[in-house]
Amino acid sequence: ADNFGIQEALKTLGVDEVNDGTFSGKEHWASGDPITSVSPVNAEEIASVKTTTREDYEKAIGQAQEAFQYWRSLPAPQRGEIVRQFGNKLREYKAPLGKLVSYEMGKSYQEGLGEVQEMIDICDFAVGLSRQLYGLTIKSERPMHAMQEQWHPLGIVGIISAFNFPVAVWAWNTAVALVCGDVTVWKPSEKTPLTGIASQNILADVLRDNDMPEGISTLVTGDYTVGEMMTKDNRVPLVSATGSIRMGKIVGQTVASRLGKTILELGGNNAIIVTPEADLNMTLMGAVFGAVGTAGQRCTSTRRLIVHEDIYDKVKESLVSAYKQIKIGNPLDENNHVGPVIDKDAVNNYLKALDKAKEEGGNIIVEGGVLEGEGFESGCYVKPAIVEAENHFEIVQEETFAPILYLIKYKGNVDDALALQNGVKQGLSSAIMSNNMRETQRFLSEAGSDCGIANVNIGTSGAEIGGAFGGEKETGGGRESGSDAWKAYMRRQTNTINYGSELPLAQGIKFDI
Ligand code: UN1
Repeated sequence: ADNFGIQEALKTLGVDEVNDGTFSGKEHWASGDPITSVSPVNAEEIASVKTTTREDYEKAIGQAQEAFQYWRSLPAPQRGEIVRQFGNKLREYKAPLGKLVSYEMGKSYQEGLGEVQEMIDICDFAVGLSRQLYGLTIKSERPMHAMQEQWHPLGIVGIISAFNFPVAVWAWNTAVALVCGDVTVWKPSEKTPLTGIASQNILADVLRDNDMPEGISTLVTGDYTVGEMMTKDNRVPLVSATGSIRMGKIVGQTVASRLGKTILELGGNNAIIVTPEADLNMTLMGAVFGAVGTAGQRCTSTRRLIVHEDIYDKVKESLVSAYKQIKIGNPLDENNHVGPVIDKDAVNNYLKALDKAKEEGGNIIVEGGVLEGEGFESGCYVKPAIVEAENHFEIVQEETFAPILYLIKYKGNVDDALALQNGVKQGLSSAIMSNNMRETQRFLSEAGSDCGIANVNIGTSGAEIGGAFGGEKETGGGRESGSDAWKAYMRRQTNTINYGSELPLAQGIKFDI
């Protein structure tokens, strides 16, 4: 009856009551009409959260601007020390926060824990980074001159995150931005405000324990209109947004019109190429987890499986029998693989996509449908489906945030498969299953995958935080998380220093007075 300990988890995180928004702490600026968070697991109202008004927003930004004056001049390793403590606090709260992610968003508890683990990992990465914000020294063309490049903090980083990774994506941005000397203002998805509040509270506690000024990490809540306040605001030099291509185009254009910076992490249409030389067991594991994990609601979810004709029937058969083993149900119950999709709108989009696929000539080989009856009362549980389809179908060209896998046959060689894989507007994640080095290297070459992520003998989802995360084309082009993604959170400054007693001009220009 206690639903796998969720009540206790909510209490531990301080988000356990439906009310008028007493969660409006000082670093959560919100006095507007409350939104209620409803769990897709059982349609229960978990709690209400007040939203950010224009006035609240002004206060939040004012405080963030002030906090930035302090934070930017704190030595970077000291900022790293605070992020280290944040990572430790997340270790303490891993179980309840993972549970809340699962309950508010619907992914399996294991995946909820995995998401919190990503937060912990990025904190560790950022702590190291805090001593590695390296610039360059450059040889000058002039005698007695030195050149260098340094990286300075930008200011306020606006973060707009999606429901599907309600906390990890914020942490990728925040942990890195904080060690870079920026302050952050976060608008989580209005579908998952409680994970937002819980995460913000954990970080705010750490900042308070270290006697930091308020406003280093701020939460604002509400719908796109609150996001718009940030995208139109010159005081927010960088907006990092995750979500649909439709949303990303609006955010990108709005921020660009004021010549601000963006990091956009938008839709994917990720494919796995399965060549005749693939390990079929690995293929099966990678494809099934990629397609049904998080109920198909990852940006990196596997949408398309591009299989060579020689092994097509075999792959199809084993997929169909693997899908029979998938258990759908309460994601807090660790026996289940797949939980609900986020809401009824998502269910409708899933149903419409299946209809459209059929209309366009697709052949459904694993039937979809909405589950009913005991345990499925929320109406958000759908069956993972597989459709034999062609790459040019309109519906295959689109990203549907649901567990639908399109099975596509290719003839010829790996270049033929690549043409299909690259033949979509999105460019986030891609994979090849093959033990043939010529095929895999071709896939990784400049003539290969056009995506930001290209994997060999691994599925399309589940990227580690150490790499830069993001994609090309309509995926938006931004990079978050590891590698040198931190550079997007800083401004570059080139310095030329003359330590001689002459003033020679560059390019040998003569100018005598
Ligand atoms: C997303 O879906 O927005 O690679 C992020 C993955 C996760 C992150 C996905 N590490 O699937």
